[in-house]
Amino acid sequence: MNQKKAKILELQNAMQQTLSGKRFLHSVSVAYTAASMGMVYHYAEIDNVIIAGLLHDCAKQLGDDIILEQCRQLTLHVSDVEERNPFLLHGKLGAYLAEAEYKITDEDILSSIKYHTTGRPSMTLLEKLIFLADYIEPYRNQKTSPSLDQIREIAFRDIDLAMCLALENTLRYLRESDTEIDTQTQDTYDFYSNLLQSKGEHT
Ligand code: DGI
Ligand code: FE
Ligand code: FE
Repeated sequence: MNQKKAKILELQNAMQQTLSGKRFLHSVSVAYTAASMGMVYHYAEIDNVIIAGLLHDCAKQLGDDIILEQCRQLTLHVSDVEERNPFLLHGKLGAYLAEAEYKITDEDILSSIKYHTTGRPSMTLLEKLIFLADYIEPYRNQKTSPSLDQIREIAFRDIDLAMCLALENTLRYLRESDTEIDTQTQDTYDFYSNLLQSKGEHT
């Protein structure tokens, strides 16, 4: 077995120990959903997709209070919105842990973990694969997204349109549930919405 495959098995075992059963299955599911999308978009580094998927929620198990405390201790930047909604920090802390604890050095893997909740403008293909797989993986339910089945299908043929629709649904859900919106989530939506308009694909 090559080194990357050995690393994947090691990380899968580590996540099984660290995460709840439900979150572990979600993470495996994100890994292989992202890999399936990766094949459609001819992404060459499939091992990196699996690694990012397995690790993307590695910090979430810690819970809000510890996530916030650890970010402060590590002097990671915490915005006012993140301070009020510490769950938004699990990607940032997750990227830190991926590097420090799980010895991941690839910058693209680390940023796909860091930005998996809010996204960011102009995302790399790997970042989009993880963001969308997190949204559409088979165990994800329809609660936040009435058009999940439609986005599942679109994710495999027009990745930027799927980004736009997923973010649009998330923003609508946050507005309807009166939940604070991070400017990063809005900025990501604006970016993909503008991109589609410039390509002539209005949503
Ligand atoms: O960790 P997961 O549940 O697998 O997935 P995730 O990290 O993508 O988190 C999804 C949740 O994040 C979803 O309920 C919407 C929420 N979210 C995304 N952007 C924002 C946000 N929540 C707030 N408060 N503000 C945001 O801008
Ligand atoms: Fe997450
Ligand atoms: Fe997730």
